[in-house]
Amino acid sequence: MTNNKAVLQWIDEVKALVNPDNVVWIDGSKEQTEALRAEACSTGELTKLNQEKLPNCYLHRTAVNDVARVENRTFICTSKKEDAGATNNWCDPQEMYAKLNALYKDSYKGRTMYVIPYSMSVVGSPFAKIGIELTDSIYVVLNMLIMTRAGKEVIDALGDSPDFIKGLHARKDIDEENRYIVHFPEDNTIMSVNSGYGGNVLLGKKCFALRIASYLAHNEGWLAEHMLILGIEDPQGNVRYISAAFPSACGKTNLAMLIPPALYREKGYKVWCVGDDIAWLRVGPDGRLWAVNPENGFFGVAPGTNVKSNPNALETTMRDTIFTNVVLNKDNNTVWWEGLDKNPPANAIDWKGNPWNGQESTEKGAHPNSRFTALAANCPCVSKEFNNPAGVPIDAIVFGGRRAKTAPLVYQSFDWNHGVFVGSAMASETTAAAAGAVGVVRRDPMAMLPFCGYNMGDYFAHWLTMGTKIPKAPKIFNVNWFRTDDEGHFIWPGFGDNMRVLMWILARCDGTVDAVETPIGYMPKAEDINIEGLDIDLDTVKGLLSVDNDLWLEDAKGLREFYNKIDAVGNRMPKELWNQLDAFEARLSK
Ligand code: OXD
Ligand code: MN
Repeated sequence: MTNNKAVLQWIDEVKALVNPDNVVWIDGSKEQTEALRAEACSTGELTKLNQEKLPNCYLHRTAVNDVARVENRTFICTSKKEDAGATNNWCDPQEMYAKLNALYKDSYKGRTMYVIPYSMSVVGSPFAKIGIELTDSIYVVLNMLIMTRAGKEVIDALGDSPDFIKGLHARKDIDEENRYIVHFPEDNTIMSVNSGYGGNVLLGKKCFALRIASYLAHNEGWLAEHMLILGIEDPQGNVRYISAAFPSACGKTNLAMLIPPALYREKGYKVWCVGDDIAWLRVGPDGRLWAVNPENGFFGVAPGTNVKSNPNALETTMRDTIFTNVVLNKDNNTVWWEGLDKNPPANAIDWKGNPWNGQESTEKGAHPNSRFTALAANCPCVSKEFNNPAGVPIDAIVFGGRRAKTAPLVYQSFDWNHGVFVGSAMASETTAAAAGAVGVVRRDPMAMLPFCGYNMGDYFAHWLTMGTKIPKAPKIFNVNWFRTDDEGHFIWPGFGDNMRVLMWILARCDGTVDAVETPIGYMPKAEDINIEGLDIDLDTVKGLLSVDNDLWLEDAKGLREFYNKIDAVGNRMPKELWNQLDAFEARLSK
């Protein structure tokens, strides 16, 4: 399919190592995709679902020991440890290559090597970057064909260039003791072995579009972030874009696809989804920050997705979707998961492949991290700009986490540098369901803790530098949908009603609403959050917006510890953030 010397030489080297029976190039054609689906069904790797109810949909089960990303087995191998930093696992590249090469040796014997040329972002976009993934798994091929733009047009676009990211995946024995997800940012290389779970093996996603891309973005002057992108269209047809970073399990996919509450819907407001997980951002010729979603699909968590929580996501999964580790309803050959509806199938197979009676069993039928891989093009609210090679201009950047008490519903940073501080201070709590209990805080700056491919101190410095390069920089905000009352119930209704907060954010960007200055940032006046049609009153909003200085001072202590931890490897914490932290504590102590 190509004469590209760099590509062919690399494939030859890998072939000599892994020893495949044969090599198949993925061209992206319908015929080849269909043939691969049929082959996977014949071996049991996939189950074809009810084609009337779920056209082109399939089910896959991973091994029971292989159901999630493995952060403790994920490595960033740079020549110097301090370039990977304190928050990444590190190993000397030569040592790691030696260990991995021993594991990969002959691992494709009796298997086929699939060569997947893929592009992150639209082929030909100034944002786009090309990768080639070698894999021995048809499941990986079929997922990559949904999650990325893959096939012949990509290898044609690469031409003779050696500028591509190498990805080598081998299922091997799915042995968790020898599972490795390894990044060599200095060599543009990713190696993944002994896993078949999406986040570890769809190498375009977390491995390339976040870990390797964040390293490249640092060197090249752009940003690769764990952010959704959504557009809000007003009744006049103007669309404004917001990107937002939240740790996993904080509702990114739901926010990206939200249905506006009636009060906005009736006036003609609409919300459009550009992306639900990753944003690549660059300064445009107009001095604004422009963003693309480099992916082509959604790898969403199934449990909890239903007609109320996210009807758009549910609709997206109704065709052309691969479900992983959900329940198979044997009566009608469809799928089910916890939280889909209150009617679990009685005659079913659970995620482990065992018979399961959902009416009687006390065990979960779907794995809590079971997934759907679905095409963005099938989403009812996909943005018209989804395939725009130039991306969309961002007005506001939003950070958020799950905080039972500390963070208010929303606040705005004083300026860009303070916004970087706010992002660096992001944290999310383990659930705080018990009365009065406050969860354990896990620091997760910019929601990038597991995904930053280099030293977190350098990453913060890069964010600060970017602020000097964006003449019309977005404003930076923080939100918290998860404040709880004394019984542990969420106070804010969340889901579509989060748009009420986004509307305040856009009004702040326009300068059409005032704010109150507090030690943590600019806060809304309670009456400026529109609660028309909601079951909560102004006092509740006041409560949601209250700031407890003592709680924040406590939080600042944790943040100082975290900064110290980052600084301990390479002394790379920027002075500016230490100053921000000092100033923050001083404001709180006044
Ligand atoms: C995640 C994901 O774990 O997007 O963040 O899968
Ligand atoms: Mn994610």
